[in-house]
Amino acid sequence: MDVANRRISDQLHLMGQILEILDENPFKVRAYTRAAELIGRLATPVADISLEELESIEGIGTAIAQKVREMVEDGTFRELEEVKGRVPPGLVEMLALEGVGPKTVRVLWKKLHVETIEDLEKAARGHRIRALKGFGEKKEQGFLKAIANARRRQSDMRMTRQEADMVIGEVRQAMSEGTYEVAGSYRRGRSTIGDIDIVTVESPSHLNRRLRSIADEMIDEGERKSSFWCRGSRVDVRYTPSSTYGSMLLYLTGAKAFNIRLREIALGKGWRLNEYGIRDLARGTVHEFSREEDIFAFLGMDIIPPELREDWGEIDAALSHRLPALIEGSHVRGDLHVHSSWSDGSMDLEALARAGEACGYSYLLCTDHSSSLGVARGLDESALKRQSHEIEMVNRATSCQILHGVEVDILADGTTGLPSRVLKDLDVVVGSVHSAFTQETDLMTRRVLSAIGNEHVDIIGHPTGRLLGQREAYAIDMQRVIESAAETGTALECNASPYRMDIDDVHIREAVNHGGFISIGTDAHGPGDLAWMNYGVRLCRRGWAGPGNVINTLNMHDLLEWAS
Ligand code: DGT
Ligand code: CA
Ligand code: CA
Ligand code: ZN
Repeated sequence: MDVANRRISDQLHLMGQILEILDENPFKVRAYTRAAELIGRLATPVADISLEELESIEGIGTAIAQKVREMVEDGTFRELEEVKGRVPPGLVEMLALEGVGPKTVRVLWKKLHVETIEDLEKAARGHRIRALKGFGEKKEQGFLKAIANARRRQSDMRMTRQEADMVIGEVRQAMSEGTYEVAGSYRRGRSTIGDIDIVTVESPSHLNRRLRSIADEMIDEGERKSSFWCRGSRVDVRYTPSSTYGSMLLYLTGAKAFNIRLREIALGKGWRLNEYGIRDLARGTVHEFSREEDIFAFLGMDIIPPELREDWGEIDAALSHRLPALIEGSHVRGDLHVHSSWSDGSMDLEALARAGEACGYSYLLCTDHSSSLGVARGLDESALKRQSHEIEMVNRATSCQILHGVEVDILADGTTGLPSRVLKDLDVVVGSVHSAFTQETDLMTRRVLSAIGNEHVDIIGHPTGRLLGQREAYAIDMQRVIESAAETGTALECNASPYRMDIDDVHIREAVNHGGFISIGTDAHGPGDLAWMNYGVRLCRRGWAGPGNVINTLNMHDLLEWAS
């Protein structure tokens, strides 16, 4: 679509919407909306069409044709500016929210005096919207979600993997099975995602039409690529014939630094590599690749898993056939950080065991909070005793065994929130920092080192304490933590909650290099959260971790042995 036409179409559309907010003549509203659609579909730039030709298009009358000319020359038209002046400017901004049209805006404006997005947010939070006729609680929630999406779109905040999965779930509805792959940072398993990149062999004209139906807004629509907003996130789609699908997938998976290094390697052999294939510069022949694997073979290297493609040494390793064997989801025998309804989780112990069974696990480590900080309904010594009895009962009836652990607070002075007397009877103990986050680096580091040195603490939970998009990691010297944990054989957690992803790839890599152990825990508080294991596994792969580095691959007997 022509960009200038698009802008003109948008302005005509806006004119119709503002007239509707003002409750003007519905025929006039329809005339603008119709004209907007027609101009939006024109292949020829409007600037190249004469006034007479414009007027002759069915659905564009003399009046609107004049306004189109005005827009071509001035970028706007007088009547639009005039009606804009008759409504608070915030109303036009509200129209950009998903699920908010002129009728809604009018009602909110007239009945609740909502004039800005902030007003709308306040009204929704104050439950004032559900009182309106035809507006339920669901609509109220919808507004809040649309506002959050719009803000995310404006800021350059990266998505959590869970948010990315939601966007992809939506896009999937427009795509046909087996015709596409999600590439980019998502495919590389990164802890956060900037935008979603998709490679597809579908026909652009067909798919673009379907994408329009799921998009909040199209950014760009073409034969080679399209971009759009979906649930507040940007999605880029690249079209390719199946004969060059492998090259396009490789290119779009990146990372950029990896692509550049790989291109240099190819160039060293006299080949130019790009997203369409490999050209032999001496002979002038071009090789096309429908499969990514064949490109690696052509270059004489092993297939590099997407998670490793960062130019962190994987290219040399693949050339010399020394790539590490990475951990896989199927190696994982259990989750090592799960909360039950004994503290702030939603599952009782039986539900926990069943959820573990459904994942095919042989064990789940139940790690409810200790009571030391008086938060999140923590457990004290006697509660833990009672919990232990109940675990024994539940374990009789299920194939997935619940291991009795705790997530004990590492207090500001480095001692644990429960005494050794209590910790020594538990199967596996996770120690985490949940307070005094502002300690300076050395104090915080020594605090965590004391926990690592504590013979009863087996795992350090979410070691940097970051909450993605909300709280930075606390000041801590991770190098010292990693070295000390490797020396004592204490595992560092790879917390797979999409809100944490802590520790991240670089620290996992460092821990693996030091021969340290990693423990993956989802920090699940509900049954659906156990699925986050996959995020943790991918993060561990990014850190070059093999099954031997990750204690979740141990069978129950060996795990208990390891912890004792
Ligand atoms: P993100 O979206 O920030 O989480 O990270 P990516 O890696 O998905 O980056 P994105 O979406 O900007 O680009 C997708 C892929 O396209 C990227 O991984 C590699 C490739 N790419 C993008 N820009 C360039 C470039 O300038 N040169 C090369 N060689 N490749 C690029
Ligand atoms: Ca991306
Ligand atoms: Ca992109
Ligand atoms: Zn915690």
